[in-house]
Formats: sequence, structure tokens, C-alpha cells
Amino acid sequence: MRALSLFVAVALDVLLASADDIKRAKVHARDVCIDCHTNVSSPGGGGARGIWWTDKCTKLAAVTAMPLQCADLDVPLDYTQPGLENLTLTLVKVAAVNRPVKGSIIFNPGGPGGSGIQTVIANARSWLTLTGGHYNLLGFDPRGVNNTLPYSCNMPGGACKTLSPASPLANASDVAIGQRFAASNIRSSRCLNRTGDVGRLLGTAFVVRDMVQIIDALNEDGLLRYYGYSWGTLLGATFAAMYPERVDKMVLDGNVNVHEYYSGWEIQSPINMDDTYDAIFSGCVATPTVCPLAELYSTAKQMQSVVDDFLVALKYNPVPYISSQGLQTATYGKVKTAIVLALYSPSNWPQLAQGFIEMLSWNFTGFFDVASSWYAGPDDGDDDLSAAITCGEQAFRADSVQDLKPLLDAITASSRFGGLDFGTDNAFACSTWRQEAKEVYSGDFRVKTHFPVLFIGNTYDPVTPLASALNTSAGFEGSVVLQHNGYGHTSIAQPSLCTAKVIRAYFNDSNLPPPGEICQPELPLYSENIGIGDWTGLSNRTTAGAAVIQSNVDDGLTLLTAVSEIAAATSPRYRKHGLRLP
Ligand SMILES: *[C@@H]1O[C@H](CO)[C@@H](O)[C@H](O)[C@H]1NC(C)=O
Ligand SMILES: *[C@@H]1O[C@H](CO)[C@@H](O)[C@H](O)[C@H]1NC(C)=O
Ligand SMILES: *[C@@H]1O[C@H](CO)[C@@H](O)[C@H](O)[C@H]1NC(C)=O
Ligand SMILES: *[C@@H]1O[C@H](CO)[C@@H](O)[C@H](O)[C@H]1NC(C)=O
Ligand SMILES: *[C@@H]1O[C@H](CO)[C@@H](O)[C@H](O)[C@H]1NC(C)=O
Ligand SMILES: *[C@@H]1O[C@H](CO)[C@@H](O)[C@H](O)[C@H]1NC(C)=O
Ligand SMILES: *[C@@H]1O[C@H](CO)[C@@H](O)[C@H](O)[C@H]1NC(C)=O
Ligand SMILES: *[C@@H]1O[C@H](CO)[C@@H](O)[C@H](O)[C@H]1NC(C)=O
Ligand SMILES: CC(=O)N[C@H]1CO[C@H](CO)[C@@H](O)[C@@H]1O
Repeated sequence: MRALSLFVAVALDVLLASADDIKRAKVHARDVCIDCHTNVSSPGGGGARGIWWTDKCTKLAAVTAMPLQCADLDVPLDYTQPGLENLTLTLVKVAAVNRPVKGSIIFNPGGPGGSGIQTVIANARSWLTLTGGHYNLLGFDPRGVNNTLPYSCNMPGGACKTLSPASPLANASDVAIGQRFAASNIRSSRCLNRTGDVGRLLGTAFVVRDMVQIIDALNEDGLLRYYGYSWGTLLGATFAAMYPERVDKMVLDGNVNVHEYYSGWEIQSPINMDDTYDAIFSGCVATPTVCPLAELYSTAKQMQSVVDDFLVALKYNPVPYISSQGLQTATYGKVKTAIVLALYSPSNWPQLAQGFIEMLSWNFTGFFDVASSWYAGPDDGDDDLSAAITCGEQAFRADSVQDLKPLLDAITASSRFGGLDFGTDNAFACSTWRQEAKEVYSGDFRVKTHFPVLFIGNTYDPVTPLASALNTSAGFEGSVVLQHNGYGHTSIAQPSLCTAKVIRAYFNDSNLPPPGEICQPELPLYSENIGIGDWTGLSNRTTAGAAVIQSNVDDGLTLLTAVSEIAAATSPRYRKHGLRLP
């Protein structure tokens, strides 16, 4: 077996790109912001560079309630050869609405692969509310994302997709692990062929250096203010480790274990996935009025084992069903993926429970109908990009399935429900990756930042557990972990007025919560209208917020509405560690 895998690896390496292929594939940033250098309305300040903002951001096709400005900023394409060639970063800005202006906050939604530009456009009003309105909001697309050095391993028209064998969930069958390893190996080779050196320029350390260029050009105080979700916590923590003296305010919400990430031995991520999955059933049984599935089963355990057994049965008996796209097959992989994506946001659970009723009567038209509000079906979209960013800087490699097996086993032990099937994506993608980032941060994440970092961790987050927030925080002197006592991915999944107020007090008033602070979400699982973004009339039913809301109704409702609007604008089509926009 081992010899066979090695043969595959060697044979593929023979097909490496010629210099010409690489040159062709090397893509330069498109000049999105065409008018940027023509309107010198606010040339950043008195420093060497400055940023020339314009309000003519037509090519961004932005639909936003707030006035948007944009600008182009040239940064070195390759920081190991800074004089050679530039990369153009497009920045967007929504100006602070209150005076005095206290600086700019850069946002990152995670992924990796999420667009900072789209995030700011989609959530401008809400973030102005949540951060106090005294900060400008700033977004840019990290390398590889959208307009910044676009990265794709597919041939135009998707011609090469047929080269990839089907890549089932790892426990879909007893041959799936080998198939996934082979598929990842081929993908890695194709990515090298198609993108060549570009794949080595996407790493987080370079993005950190891009952020330094941005804050220098802003001509504020040279300090970073930042809000990162999910993978965005890895970006923020890496910045803080590389430039601790440059950190002003930094919120890291839904944390990746940074040590595990860079080692490639990522086993902590799904440790709370089983608890989250269990809560689908216990929450249902506790709330039969909203969850009719509770009428069919008397205990949560019974309900869960019926669903678990059904998934196993589906492995061996895939079911045809009719959808709006025609005849489809309901497979173990598709159904389980829809369930796991629902874990990211408890607001989907009442519908998911309805979907279970359809599923248990073998009506997959019904199941996928219900699930369509958070699961759009399999898509191979920008998985290549996510792999390119992550794998280029993860150390772990394996020459064969046998070499990979110990890592797979360790991840499997972290979550019964989703460890092997969902926690292993990076393990498969990265074990044979061929494009190493030109710079990888290799320090120890033990620093004292200029201003302490605020970490936020949910008690039950299926992919970025509280333990990971505590882990990074332990190395950042003076930092505080706020425990958001809710379910789902990042603190927006179950809005809490308490959490919102902590975030605003941190940015607006430089206040950190006391260590050990725990914030409760406003509404319990399976609340009617959970996450609808209209809190009027709900105020008296909320848990922690009731008293506060009654003392200042408008302020409480405005904050909660802002959080739910961010959640609503964030597509449930999440990838590994990211919040996705529609
Ligand atoms: C330049 O930008 C300012 C503010 O964004 C705007 O008021 C002004 O009309 C713009 N000027 C031109 C020539 O576009
Ligand atoms: C990329 O940018 C374009 C316009 O600039 C926008 O329409 C599109 O939604 C963006 N895509 C992503 C994935 O952010
Ligand atoms: C890169 O951009 C900087 C800043 O705008 C500029 O000074 C430099 O000449 C550019 N370098 C190249 C190679 O274009
Ligand atoms: C994998 O699937 C088998 C058979 O369906 C099941 O018995 C086993 O518990 C599963 N293992 C994991 C880790 O999911
Ligand atoms: C299956 O679900 C669909 C969509 O909810 C519904 O229209 C259909 O009547 C159901 N089929 C059966 C046989 O119950
Ligand atoms: C953080 O996680 C890493 C990787 O698992 C581990 O080696 C380290 O001991 C942890 N640190 C703390 C303070 O828990
Ligand atoms: C934010 O800070 C300013 C002072 O810089 C203060 O006047 C304002 O009341 C604060 N806003 C909130 C919502 O606390
Ligand atoms: C909340 O309760 C108070 C009294 O307890 C009542 O006056 C108020 O109208 C209620 N508000 C809503 C929105 O139901
Ligand atoms: C060396 C090699 O096989 N290169 C391939 C890379 O991909 C291009 C694009 O299709 C092929 O034409 C090359 O043969």
C-alpha cells in the first residue's frame, strides 16, 4: 500500500508545471477601484504614503445603507523580494458616524477565503452600532480572496474537475479514506500546475504584513484595531504575535487553536461538536410546542439514536428524490453535511427538526426543501483557496494513508458525530500539499500586546471551541476571555445583549470585562422567532437582557437588532472556520 501511494505521488510530480504554465496562471489583482487616484478628497494625513479615498466605488457593486469609500493601496507582492513587484489591495471604508473619531477597525469574517470587503459592505450599519460609532470600518480582501490575487485550481469551464475522483466523507464507506487521500493528492498537484508560485504568496504572515502597510498608510497612530471571526482569529493572533506593540483593540471571536493550526495536527476544533449535536435533541424535547418531533419520541437519547441509525442506513441505501434541479440522490454525505451546517446556527434547529420528520418518513424532497435555507447542496466553489491558504503554512505532511492514519484517529477521538467526517478536511487537504508559503510565522504566541486582546468563546461551538480561546489567551499577557454561554459558531449565533455591551465597551471605552465573565444569550434554544432580528415585543421574555432593556429600551433593542442583522447577513453556508456571506 505504502509503495503504491508513493508511486502515485511521484507520478503526479512528474506532471509539474512548465515555467510558461506558471506565468500564464499568475494572476494580477484586478484594478477594481478605477477612480481611486483621481479624487484627492481625503489624503490620509501627513505621512509618507497616505490613502486616497474616493466615493466612486462603482465596480464594487456595493449595496449598502451607509456611504462607502474605497481606495487602492500598493503593497509588495512578495515580502521576501519587496522591491520586485507590487500587489494592489482594494480597501473599503465606512466612516464613523460619531465624533470624536477614534480610528479605524479592520474586519475579517474568517474562512479562510471570506471577503473583508463584502463583510463591511453587508454589515456597516450594524458594526457602527456594535462598536459605538466612533470608529471607521475598514475592509480588504486577504490574498487569494476575490479581487486580491485570485486563486483557483480549476481550468476555465471546470474542465479539470473530472480529474478529481469523488471525495466522499471519510466514514461514508470503508474505502472512503483512501479515496479522499488520493483526491487530495491529485488536487494538490493540479493546484501547483495551475497556480505555480502564486500559491506561495497567500500565507497569513504576508497578510499580516499587508495589514501593517494598511495601518501605516492610514496615518492614524500606527496601531491596529481589528475584529476577526473564526479563521480571522488566526489572522489576528498571528498579527499580535508578530507585532504586539502595534495592537490597540483586537476582538477574536470563535477561536482557532493557533498552535495546532500551524503544526497541522488540528484535533481540538471539534471537541464540542457532540455537545452541540446533542442539544438539537435535548432542546427539542424541552420545547415540544416549537418542535413537533418531540411528540414522536419521549427522550432526547431515543430521538438521537433513531437519527443516527437512519444515517447509517442511508450509507447502504441512498434514496432518489426530486428537487427543483431534477432527480437527485440523498446520500449519507449530503444529509450529514446539511445537519452539520445547521449546528453552526441554532436558529436553524426548529427547521432541522422538521426536516428530520420528513427524513424519517423517507421524504428527502421535504428534507432538502427545509434544509435549503442553510444548505445549498454540494459545491466545490473556493475550497481550493481555503486549502491553499491553510496548507501552505501547516507543517504536517504524509506520504501515504498509513502515515495520515494517526492524525485521523486523533481527530476521530475528538468527536463521535463529526470528527472523522468533518474534522479531517485540513488533514486530507494538507497532507500532500505542494505549495509552501514563502513565510510562515513560527514564534511561540507568548507576547504582551500594547493593549490587551479580548477573546470570545462560545460554550458550545461546533468548530471553534472555548478551549481554543483559552489556549491562545494564555500566551497573550493581560488578555481576557469572555465566555458566551451559547451554542453555534461565534457569538453572533445566539445574540446576547451582555456580549454586545462587552464588545462596545471594549472598543468605545477601552474597558475589558473581568476575567471569568460569562454572558447569557437572550433566548433559549427553540425559541420562536429566534434570530429574526426584530426584538420588539420579545424584550420581556429575554433572559439576561430584560432588566437592562427595561432601563434603556432603545439602546438594548438597537444593539440586539445589530447583532441579529449581522447573523442574518451571514450565510449559513459556512466552511471549516468561517462565516460566509450570501
Ligand atoms: C470627491 O469626494 C468627495 C467626498 O467623498 C465628494 O464630495 C466630491 O464630490 C468628490 N469629487 C469628485 C470630483 O468626484
Ligand atoms: C467579489 O467582488 C465582487 C465585486 O467586487 C462582488 O460582486 C462579489 O460578490 C465578490 N465575491 C465574493 C466571494 O466576495
Ligand atoms: C510599489 O508601490 C510603491 C508604493 O506605491 C511604489 O513606491 C513602488 O515604486 C512600487 N514598486 C513597483 C515595482 O511598482
Ligand atoms: C463509521 O461508520 C461505521 C459504520 O457505519 C460506524 O459503526 C462507526 O461508528 C463510524 N465511525 C465513526 C468514527 O464515525
Ligand atoms: C414530501 O415533502 C414535500 C415538501 O415538503 C411535500 O410537498 C410532499 O407532499 C411530501 N411527500 C409526501 C409523500 O409526503
Ligand atoms: C495550547 O495548545 C497547544 C497545542 O495543543 C498545547 O501544546 C499547549 O500546551 C496549549 N497551551 C495551553 C496554555 O493550554
Ligand atoms: C462612547 O465614548 C464616548 C466618549 O469617547 C462617549 O461620549 C459615548 O457616550 C460612548 N458611547 C457609548 C454608547 O457608551
Ligand atoms: C414588558 O413588561 C412591562 C411591565 O412588566 C410592560 O409595561 C411592558 O409593556 C412590556 N413590554 C413589552 C414589549 O411587552
Ligand atoms: C507538465 C504538465 O502536465 N502541465 C500541464 C498543466 O496543466 C496544463 C493546462 O491544462 C496542461 O496543458 C499541461 O500539460
